[in-house]
Parts: sequence; C-alpha cells; structure tokens
Amino acid sequence: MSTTTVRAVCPHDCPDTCALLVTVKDGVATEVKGDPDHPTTAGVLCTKVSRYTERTYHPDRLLHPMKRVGRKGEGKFERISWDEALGTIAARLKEIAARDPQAILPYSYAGTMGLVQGESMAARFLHKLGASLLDRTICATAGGTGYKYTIGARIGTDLEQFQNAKLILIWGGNPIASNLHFWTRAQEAKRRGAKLIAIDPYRSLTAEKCHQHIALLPGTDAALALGMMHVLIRDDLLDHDYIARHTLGFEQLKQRAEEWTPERVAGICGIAADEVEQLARLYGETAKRGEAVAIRTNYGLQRVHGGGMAVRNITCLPALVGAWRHAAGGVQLSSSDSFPRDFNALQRPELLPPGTRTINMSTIGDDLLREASADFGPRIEALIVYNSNPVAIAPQSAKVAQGFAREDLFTVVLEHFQTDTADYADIVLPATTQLEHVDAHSAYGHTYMMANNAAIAPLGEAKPNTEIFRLLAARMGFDDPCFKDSDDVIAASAFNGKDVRAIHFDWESLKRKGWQKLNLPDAPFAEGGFPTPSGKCEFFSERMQADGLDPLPSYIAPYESHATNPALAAKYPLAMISPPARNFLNSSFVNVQSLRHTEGEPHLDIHPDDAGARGIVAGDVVRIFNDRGSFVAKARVTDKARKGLVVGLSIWWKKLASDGKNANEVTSQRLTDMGGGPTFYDLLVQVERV
Ligand SMILES: Nc1nc2c(c(=O)[nH]1)N[C@H]1C(S)=C(S)[C@@H](COP(=O)(O)OP(=O)(O)OC[C@H]3O[C@@H](n4cnc5c(=O)[nH]c(N)nc54)[C@H](O)[C@@H]3O)O[C@H]1N2
Ligand SMILES: Nc1nc2c(c(=O)[nH]1)N[C@H]1C(S)=C(S)[C@@H](COP(=O)(O)OP(=O)(O)OC[C@H]3O[C@@H](n4cnc5c(=O)[nH]c(N)nc54)[C@H](O)[C@@H]3O)O[C@H]1N2
Ligand code: SF4
Ligand SMILES: [Mo]
Repeated sequence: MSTTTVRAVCPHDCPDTCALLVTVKDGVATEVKGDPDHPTTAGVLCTKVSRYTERTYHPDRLLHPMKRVGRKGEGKFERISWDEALGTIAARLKEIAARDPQAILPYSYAGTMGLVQGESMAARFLHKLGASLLDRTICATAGGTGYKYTIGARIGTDLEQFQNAKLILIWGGNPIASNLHFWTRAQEAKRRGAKLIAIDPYRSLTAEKCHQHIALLPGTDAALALGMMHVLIRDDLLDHDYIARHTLGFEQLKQRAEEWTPERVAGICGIAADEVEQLARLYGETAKRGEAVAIRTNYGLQRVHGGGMAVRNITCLPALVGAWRHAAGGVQLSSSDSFPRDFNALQRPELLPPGTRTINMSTIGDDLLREASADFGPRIEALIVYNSNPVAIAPQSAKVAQGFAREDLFTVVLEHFQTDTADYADIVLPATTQLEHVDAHSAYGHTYMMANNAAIAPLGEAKPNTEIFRLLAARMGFDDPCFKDSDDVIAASAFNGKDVRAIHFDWESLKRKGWQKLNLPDAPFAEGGFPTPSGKCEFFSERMQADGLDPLPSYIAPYESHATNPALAAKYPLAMISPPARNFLNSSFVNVQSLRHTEGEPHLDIHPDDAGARGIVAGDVVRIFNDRGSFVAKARVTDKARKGLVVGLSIWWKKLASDGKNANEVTSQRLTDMGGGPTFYDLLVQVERV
C-alpha cells in the first residue's frame, strides 16, 4: 500500500485560495486538509472543501461524454464516445463559423479560478475560432472599476496585516461564510483590542459577531461613505500631509461632501444620523491617534445600481485619514492586480480577429433571445459553457432558461455534474476536478502564487478543460504550435518572472513548494505611488468624467426602492437580497448531500413585522414574486432581516428546489453604474403564503 501527500490548491471562487494537502492511498484521494505551513491557510479549510473527496467521488460525477436524447432542459442523455462527441461539435462549429464565427459564444466564469483550466487553452481556441468575446462581469467588475478609478489597481491592505488594525470596518461582506481566513485575522485583531463593525442590511453570521452592526438599506453605501467624508472634513479628522502629497481633488471633494450631512445620509440609508456621526468619528479619531484603521470591503454592496460608486467612495476614505501609512491600514477589495500574470502568454490575444464583438455575461437572458441586427451582430447560434452554471446563476432566470431552450441553439457544456445548465446541452463533456489536473493560481484575497499538482488520475473518461480544447483545436485543423502546449508549459508562463514582484517564480520549484509569496512592500501606498494616471488617490477622476460619470464621489440610488420607484414599491414593497449560503459556493456543492442537508432547503428570512402583516409564521411555505417571476421558499421569521428586507441565501440548483426555481427568477438584468455588472441585490418583491 502506498500513501503520498500531494500539494494542491483550492480552485473555488473564494478570496482565500487555500493551500491543500491531499492524502492519496493507492491512487485514491482519501483526505483533503489545509496546509498548516501556508500562512493564510494555516491548516484550516472551510466545511465545503474539507469534504472535497465527497465531491470528487460523488456518484453523480459525469464520467463520459453524452448527447441529449430528450427535450432541452429535461435532462435525458445517452452515453457517446469522445470521438463522436468531438466530431459532432467540430462539424457544427465549422458550419456556423463558415457563416460567422461570432455566432458562437463561450460562457465561462470561475468554477475553477485556475489560470490554466480557466482561460488559457480555452481562450486560444476561441480566439482562433473568432468566437464572440465574453465580458466576464457576473461578480466583481462594478466595484473593481470604482476601485481602479480611485486608487489605480486592485491592490490593497495585505490579509496578513489585518490582525494589527485597531478598527476594522467589514463593509458589505460576510467573511465567516465567504472569506474565512480574513475572519481569522479579524478575530485576532479583536483579541488584541480592535473594534469590528459590520455594515450590512442583514445581520449575517459575521455581523452577529462584530461589536457593532450598521444595518443600512441595500444599495445606499455610497451615501454612508459621503456622510463619513462630511464628518471627517467638518471635524478636521484628516491627515493634511497625506492629502496634500498623495491625493488629487481634495478641494472639490470638500465642496461635494458638505452637501452630505449625517441627517440627509440617515434618511437615505434608513439608519440614525448618530450612527453616521459615530462611525465617522471613530474612524477619524482612531486614525488621528496614529492607530491603524482598515476596511475590508467585499462584493455584497456592489450588486446594485450604484455599486461601482459605492466602492469608489469607500476607497477614498483611507487617504483622507492617512490610513495607508500603516501596513494594517487602508482598504482591501481585491489583491488580484498584485500578481504579474501574463495573460498574453496564457491566452494568445493575437489569434483574435480584430473587431470581434463582446457580449456581457450578465445579460445572457436577453442576448440569447436577440435576433441578428446591425447593432448586435449575428444571432447567437452556439454556446460553449465551461466553469459556470448560467441557468442557475444568471439574473432573470426565466429569460435565461428560455434562451437555453431554443431548439436552434447548439450548446456544449463541460462539467463535473449534470447541472441545471447541463440539462439544456446538446453535448455534455466530462471535466476533471482539481484533484485530477495541474494548475497555477493567483488569488484575490492574498498574495501567494500557488501550484496545484494532480493528486489522482482522471475519473472515468473525464478530461481537463485544456485537453478538451486541445482536442477540439485538432479537429478544427488549428495548427498553431500553441495548441500543443502541455498544461505544465502553460502553467510555467502564468506569471511574468521578469517582474520584480515574481522574481522567485519558477514553475517546477513552485510545484514542489506549493506556494510562494509575491515580493511586495508591506504597506502598498504608505508613500503614495498610486497606479492612477496622476500617481495619486483620485478624489477627482478625469477618467470618470471622460467615461460620462460624475468625477467626484456621488450617490446613485437603487433602480428599485421606495425612494426611487414608489409606484413599483406599492406593488412590491420588500427589498430582496440573495447572498451566498455558507455551505455552498455559488451553485457549486448544492448537490453534495451532507452540505445540502446542513442548509436544509431554500429559506426566506423575513422580519416579524413584515411576516405578521402577511399572516406568515415560521415554517410557512411562501411565494416570492415580482413582474419577472416567482419562486417558493420556507419562511424563517427573524429580525436578522431588517424591516422591509427579505433574504434568501443562495444559490440553489433549480432542480433541487421543490418548484424547480431559485432566487434568480426575481432578479433583473439591469446593469451597475460602471463595469457592466449585474444588480442581483437591487430589486423589490412581494411575499405571500402559499
Ligand atoms: N461559502 C461561500 N463562500 C463564497 C461564495 C459562496 O457562494 N459561498 N461565493 C464567493 C464569491 S463568487 C464571491 S463574489 C464572494 C461574495 O462574498 P461577499 O463579498 O461576502 O459578498 P456577498 O456574500 O454577496 O454579500 C456579503 C454581505 O453583503 C450584504 N449586502 C447585500 N447587499 C448589501 C448592500 O447593499 N450594502 C451592504 N453594505 N451590504 C450588502 C449581504 O447581506 C451579505 O451579508 O464570496 C465567495 N465566497
Ligand atoms: N441570486 C444571486 N445570483 C448570483 C449571486 C448571488 O449572490 N445571488 N452571485 C453571483 C456571483 S458573485 C458569481 S461569481 C456567480 C457564480 O457563478 P458561476 O461562476 O457559474 O459559479 P458556480 O455556480 O459555482 O458554477 C461553476 C460551475 O463550474 C463547474 N466547474 C468547476 N470546476 C470546473 C472545471 O475544472 N471544469 C469545468 N468544465 N467545470 C468546472 C462546477 O461544477 C460548477 O457547476 O453567480 C452570481 N449569481
Ligand atoms: S472555498 Fe475558500 S475557504 Fe474554502 S478551502 Fe477554498 S479557498 Fe479555502
Ligand atoms: Mo462572485
């Protein structure tokens, strides 16, 4: 009997990108643990991934190619050979591409965050084919854009510094569920005397454990940040030296902030003026004492009309009080741009025909239903889906399903499981999991380059995404040598080793070690040096002006709220959000029984007053609806949801819910103010007992 330990990486869409140790006995992975030596993982995994072998060896794993034999969406398939699958796909793609390759669209996101199994060979193949480009907006582009306008890049406070902060604002995130290894640091800070404040409309698991919880209305964070600026400036809780040397547009900001009195802000946010005053004073006074004030802002606050502006306004705060001077101060949204990733080497953009159109993944429902036009280009005739489950996760799901159900649409899905999306495929191809393939990873919550070794052989006839696109390239007759690159060759090109940040990068040694920290300063902007056009933190942004946006921090109200649309609110009086459930990762893991049993079934958290007014008691089955659709859930009557708000933790597989639907039935395809992001948390609904 042989037992080995293999170094791997958690591939899931989570900021923590944990280092894994996989125990393999006679070719079978028996245990997945966190690497105790990796400083941010520190030997701890979330419940989901500590059960990873249950997912990998799940009896429902797709183990061979299949073709659809029933209606689209019905889920009836028949086993075929790889030869038949590849032959069918190549023939259809050739026929469509002969007319216009842009009628072919990839749909992919972060099912794996791997730089190799994500967009490397897949991108090369699709570029060479001339397929439409996909704008990958479904998660983070709104805030990412606001952050970059302000400080230039997605770089921020190092995760490994947060325990030294004296005040941490956890703004629009629920790290106990979705950023566990940040929560470890925040708790350590708490033990060392720091104050933790959660800013969240919902009393999440995290908000429950913070010293203070500010339960503002969804979509109003930009106003709260403006109110903080007002108080900081009015009470002179500022770092004048930092402002003078490292910021742009303070005088204009001062004028703007004057309009945002705590009373006005309180009215918009649905909180007390005192909460605004105290939050700003605590933030400013702690910084004035020379102590580190840190903000961990996350994704919850971005999924609304003004989500980009909200993140922009928050990103202005550290520069006002000089928080960046401390390694433990500042703000972190994402660490992605800390990594010198070499996307040209990975994706070969020169293969792409010039002028190729781009389609926004957040409006896939509408776009699948669009006819050809001069403005849109050709109708979408083929979809190649990998690393994503759009029928469950994309907004306004009824439209998405209607699009996927089109008889004239040719759909290929690369998957581990027969998801809601795979049910609509013409051909389903079995993909390997992280334990079965090689990959290189960056992260968006820490700054380690990571290597994933294959721990076990592919199960059944499963193949890595890369190999599937390699085989398709051969069938299509693509003969550029880049289509022969092995996964190791691709991984070795993932980081630019000439960049000073990645000077230690060498793929073979990274594979042996598993992880390697980037070479970065502890405090990224202690001496300014922001990667903006001016080199400063831009309170006034010429780029925003050029892009048709307000160049100064401002407030953009939700599309759907009592304040912005009273007529709609009369019909649908409750705001709804659907943030991640702790035991799922987006729609991944919903089919892992032990995890689904912990979540139970789809729930709706509703305030006792709102429940009472509708005759709803705990345990009732309720219908949640608006003009876009409806779904059912079991009511939990709780003041965790503020009055006027309902919360449905997500993202359920539609087919595992009693009515075959999930929260995306009621979400809309409207986009954020910047970055073309989705507005999953900007909607009004009504709720009734079934
Ligand atoms: N367990 C688990 N972990 C995950 C995921 C998962 O599905 N499950 N998903 C991963 C992915 S893809 C992402 S993007 C991240 C997302 O994780 P987070 O960044 O934490 O974002 P969300 O979970 O969307 O929302 C976090 C909190 O924001 C609150 N919120 C909603 N609307 C607003 C608002 O308008 N303002 C404010 N201030 N707060 C608001 C919600 O109530 C919620 O408690 O987590 C990743 N990690
Ligand atoms: N209502 C509502 N909707 C939301 C959100 C919300 O908070 N509320 N959150 C949004 C956010 S932040 C995001 S990021 C998106 C996430 O949406 P997606 O990126 O689609 O994430 P998942 O639902 O986890 O689906 C990923 C799929 O990829 C598959 N997969 C994993 N690894 C591989 C691989 O190596 N190869 C192949 N071929 N497949 C693989 C998994 O089996 C899984 O089915 O959802 C968005 N939708
Ligand atoms: S999902 Fe996040 S916390 Fe869980 S193992 Fe993966 S990276 Fe770590
Ligand atoms: Mo996300």
